[in-house]
Amino acid sequence: SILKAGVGLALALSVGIGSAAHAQGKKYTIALIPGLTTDAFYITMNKGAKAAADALGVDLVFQGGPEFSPTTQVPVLDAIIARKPDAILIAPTDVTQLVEPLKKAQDAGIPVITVDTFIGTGKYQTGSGDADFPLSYIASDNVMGGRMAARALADAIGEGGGKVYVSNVKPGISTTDQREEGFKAEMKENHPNITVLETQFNENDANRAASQLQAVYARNSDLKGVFGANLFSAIGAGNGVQQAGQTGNVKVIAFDAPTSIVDNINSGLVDAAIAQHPAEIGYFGVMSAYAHLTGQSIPTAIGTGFTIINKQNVSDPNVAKYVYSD
Ligand code: T6T
Repeated sequence: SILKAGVGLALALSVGIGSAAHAQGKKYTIALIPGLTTDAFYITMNKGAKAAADALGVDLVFQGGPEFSPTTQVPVLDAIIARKPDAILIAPTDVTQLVEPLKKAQDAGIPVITVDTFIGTGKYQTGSGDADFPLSYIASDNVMGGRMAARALADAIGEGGGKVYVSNVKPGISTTDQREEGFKAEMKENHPNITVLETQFNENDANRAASQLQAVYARNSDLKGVFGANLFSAIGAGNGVQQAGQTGNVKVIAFDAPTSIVDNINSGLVDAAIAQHPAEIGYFGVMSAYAHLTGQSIPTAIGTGFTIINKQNVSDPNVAKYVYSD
């Protein structure tokens, strides 16, 4: 029948178009630019991205700066744009400073997806503002993650409440700003007996975070806890607590889960780690870029989950699998 013939033709067409890229030997190249290269979070993200790239027959390029900073990230971005990849996945290191540099990619016809962090407001494809041009934002819900950290810290401290503070990287990073925002909102709304002291910014330097812990403790001998808002902040804050001889007395909640977190949880230095799922971010980043390149529409935002790791569950393989790869 005509109807059947029509369906047959449509099928033949779609199969033909779908395999065109392979038939012509077109291999897509997708670049993944992390916040910095030597960070277990982004190393794990790259693993997930590689799994998707291998499944799709895509070439994946992982290239980034040595520090979490626009100063080192923008030159890498410029070099990547010059190589004209088919798509760019990037964790922008600043909400405003990466807007212009990423526009250059957009102007060169290279689709941009941001992973982990966002530019502007993080609301993309809205037709408003000058930073809504990325196609999608794939990340943890960082405000919620901050709220989860606050609840875990309040639990660890218990009835009496007391003083805590946030060890953070620097203002202008979407993820860590949102974690602090969520943490403070949760404390204010639901834990009125906890006082949040001034945030200490460590520039992603664990040693600085450790000295700051000791300085805050020196000024506040009744300090009850600290929230390390990312991997380096948390490692540093934990080391500071240990160096001050306050293990177990000053509670530590860590954002992120490098391998060292397992020992720190077992020893009681860290009460809980809020592990992100960076491999999922990388996997869905590559899948989304590929979907776009092959003519599919993609969501403007994809949220990935968290796993709270503590002494009770740290040896469960279903939990331990969320510890990051080095
Ligand atoms: O916490 C992650 C990431 O989500 C954040 O944007 C920057 O710091 C990390 O990479 C951990 O070091």
